[in-house]
Amino acid sequence: MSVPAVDLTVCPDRLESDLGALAQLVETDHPGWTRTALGPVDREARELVRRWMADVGLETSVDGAGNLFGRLRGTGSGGHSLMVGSHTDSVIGGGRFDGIVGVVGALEAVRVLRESGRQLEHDLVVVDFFNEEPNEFGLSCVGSRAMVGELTGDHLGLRDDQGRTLADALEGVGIDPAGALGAGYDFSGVDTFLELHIEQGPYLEAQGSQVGLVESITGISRFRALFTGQADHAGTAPMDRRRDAGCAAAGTVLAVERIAAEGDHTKGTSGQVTFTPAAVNVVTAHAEFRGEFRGPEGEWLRHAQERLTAAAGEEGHRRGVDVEVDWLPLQEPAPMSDPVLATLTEVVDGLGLTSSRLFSGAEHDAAVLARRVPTGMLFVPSRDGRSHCPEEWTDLADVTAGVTALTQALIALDRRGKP
Ligand code: HGY
Ligand code: MN
Ligand code: MN
Repeated sequence: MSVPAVDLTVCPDRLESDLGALAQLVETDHPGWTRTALGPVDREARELVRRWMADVGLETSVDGAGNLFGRLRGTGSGGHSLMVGSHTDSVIGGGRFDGIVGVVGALEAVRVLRESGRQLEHDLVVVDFFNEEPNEFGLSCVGSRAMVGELTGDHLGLRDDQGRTLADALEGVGIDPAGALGAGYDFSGVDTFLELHIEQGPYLEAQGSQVGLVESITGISRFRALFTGQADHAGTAPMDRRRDAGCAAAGTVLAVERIAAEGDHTKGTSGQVTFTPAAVNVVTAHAEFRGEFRGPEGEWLRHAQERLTAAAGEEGHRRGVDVEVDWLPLQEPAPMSDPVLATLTEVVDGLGLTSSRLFSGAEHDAAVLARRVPTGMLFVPSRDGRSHCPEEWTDLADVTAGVTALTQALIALDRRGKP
């Protein structure tokens, strides 16, 4: 069954202008488009978004965790709302669309609703979540975790490679750590959360689909691995008497790849590798790196943790290197709401858009919100499936189709109430 589209028109030029304006606010010491949440430019970009929210008639507010909200009052008196949004921070060397499309798209949906004279019964709450991308402390979705009450003191005590804590870093960008811990959102009146996002993979393009209907979002298990060996002279220390922390780390990086390659729809990635001392003629005394596994099954992720921890221990044992693997709490896979997915499907069909259902290998704030609210996600295609790199691109026509679907979905969900 399809939902007849309400006559309203999304404006591609406004979308292009907003995407372009945010693309200007980047850290210039990296390739691509970098706007890290704890970096120097994120606050300026979010202040611009707050001004845009006010310009389209939203009541703006910022919670204790840095999440930015814009509320459009509905006609209903029941205190019910629809929440819609995404994030505007990026990875280092990232692109111009990841997260940003969902925030800019939500703002355009508000403009179009107001221009059409339509008033929703629900309040409409637009959110620009703080710090969605994994930060230098290894933690992602900081703002949305705080909203659902899952940001903890342990999280705030996480340290970066220089030993600074996340609490210190939050204070550095004007966020009081205690306020962040207390930034739980009252979801009792929130009937649905919707997020529009780029796919960041090759599936929609391969299918020739304009829109993706997300069925579930990947689980993630992240860790930090520390290796302690012994510095020695590269030219005189016999190969069979070294305690080379770098080789133990390198063997463990390959174990991440090997374990992930054996699963179905599973991924494994390592990064942020540090060898100390940074000297080619010294046997590495200390090494560390961060890694993660992803997959659709929580059980596989737990088993991958056990296997990787054992593999790291083995790589250390045979070299006389001490090993510590610190795991962040596992992020379970997040199924999307079936009733919301059904509504999204009917809306997309009513618009005559081609669509495919798919699993999201990328994580999103929607995975966190889904633990509290019936949640749905719409994707738009990524050219060549690329993302988290300067080549990240989505055609304006696809962004426009996605925002049109988002807007029509909000109207349909408003009519339907709590799924
Ligand atoms: O890592 C991710 O999948 C997301 O872009 N934070
Ligand atoms: Mn991302
Ligand atoms: Mn994202």
